[in-house]
Order: sequence, then structure tokens, then C-alpha cells
Amino acid sequence: MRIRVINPNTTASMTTTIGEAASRIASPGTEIVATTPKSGPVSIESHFDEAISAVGVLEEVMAGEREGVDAYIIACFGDPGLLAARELTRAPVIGIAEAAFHMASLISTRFSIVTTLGRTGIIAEHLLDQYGFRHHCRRVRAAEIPVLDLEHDGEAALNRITAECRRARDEDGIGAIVLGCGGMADLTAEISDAVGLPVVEGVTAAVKLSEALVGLGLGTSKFGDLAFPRPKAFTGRFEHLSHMTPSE
Ligand code: 2AL
Repeated sequence: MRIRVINPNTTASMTTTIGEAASRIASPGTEIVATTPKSGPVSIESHFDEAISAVGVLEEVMAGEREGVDAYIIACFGDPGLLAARELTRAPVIGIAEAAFHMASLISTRFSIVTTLGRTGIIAEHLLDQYGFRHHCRRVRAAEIPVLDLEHDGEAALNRITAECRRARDEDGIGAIVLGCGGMADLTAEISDAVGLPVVEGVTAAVKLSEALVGLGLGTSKFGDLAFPRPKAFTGRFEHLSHMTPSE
């Protein structure tokens, strides 16, 4: 089984962190291929960053379709381009936010999210509404660290995230914590040990959900809205997508 883990930001060191965390948790026989778009933001911390990154995610899915991939993971906590990516393939496509919400809801009745910057919290709030998890989440918290500080100042970032997780444990009345950034993929064990609550991290959760779906023989439904997009003309910079029928 081959899982293509797409880091939607273009920071190579974060792609490595994500790929290593995914490989550590993967079952024997699962191959993890971690990739990043050729173009796009180095980190995703705004609606603008997210919109631009979605194009890169879709190009990575199209490349995966040419290579043969059993499942895709979108490894940014805003799940950029998720539904559009599903239109392009019969393989399962899982976003790390939705994977973490599902896993956390299976082991607790209430969880809190600890993400990077306060301004990205609204993205998680929107996803909770969109996916139907609003009722399961007590609070979206931010450690107020820029995404790239996870790479450049790891120790300080870990301390701030851990402190916010302790506040979530003490104040929110929760059973579990969801970590809200792909760049936190390698921090789960340390934070869980320090805080004493189950900590759910989306990249690793998505690997296990992907393995489960592929094992069950389940892929993205091509009935209804996730069918391949209707071929049509594209203009300008996107002309190469004209009349393309994705991997039917
Ligand atoms: C993210 C993420 O997971 N990767 C990134 O660049 N930005 N989202 C976030 N809330 O920090």
C-alpha cells in the first residue's frame, strides 16, 4: 500500500518531519511518500495562504494519479483543497483535521484543539462546523507560535504548546487534545506524557484511517458530487487543464 502524504506548504524540512512521523506509525507493508508542491507559501497561516496552497495540493494529487497511489493525506490542519482533491481520484483522500476530529471523538466525548496562531483558529472552527464536530469540541486554543517556529525554534515551540495543552486539560473539561498543525506530527508522545491526556495528531491519525479504508477496499465515491470534474476549457495559466479527464 502506498500513501502519498502531501505537505501543502513548501518547507522541505517540515515535509521530512511529517513523512518520518507517518512512516513510524505506518504498518509494515505501507510505503509513505511525503511530497510538497513545487510552488506555494512556505507556511499556511491565513485564508490567503490556504487558497493558494490548494492549487499545489491538487497538482500533487494529479502527479500521484500518474504514479499510482492507494491513498492521499493532506497534511495541513486547514485541509486545503480536500473536496476538490477527492474529485480527482478514486483513492481515499483524508485531511489531517478531519482525521484528528474523527479519532478524538472515538476516545472522548469532548476535546480541545491546540493550534499555532490565534488567527488560524477560525479555520479550525469552520472545519468543525463543516464536518459536524462543533458539539465535540470545547475550545480552539492557540499557542501563538508561527508555523515555521516549529522548525526553527523547536524547543521553545514545544514548551509553549505543552503549556497551552495543560491549560486546556485544567480549564476545558475535556477528555482529549487535538494538535492543530501538520508540523506538530512528531510531538505527540512528548506532549501526551507531559499532559497526561490522550493527544491526537492528524498526520498519524490519517495514516491509520487511510490504511483502514484501503484495507476495507473503500475509496472516494464517484457517485454524486465527488465524481470526476466535467472536462472543460481553462484559460491563461491553467490552460493545460483544459478538457482533461482525470484518471478515469
Ligand atoms: C498549518 C499546518 O498544518 N501547516 C501549515 O503550514 N499551517 N496550519 C496551522 N493551523 O498551523
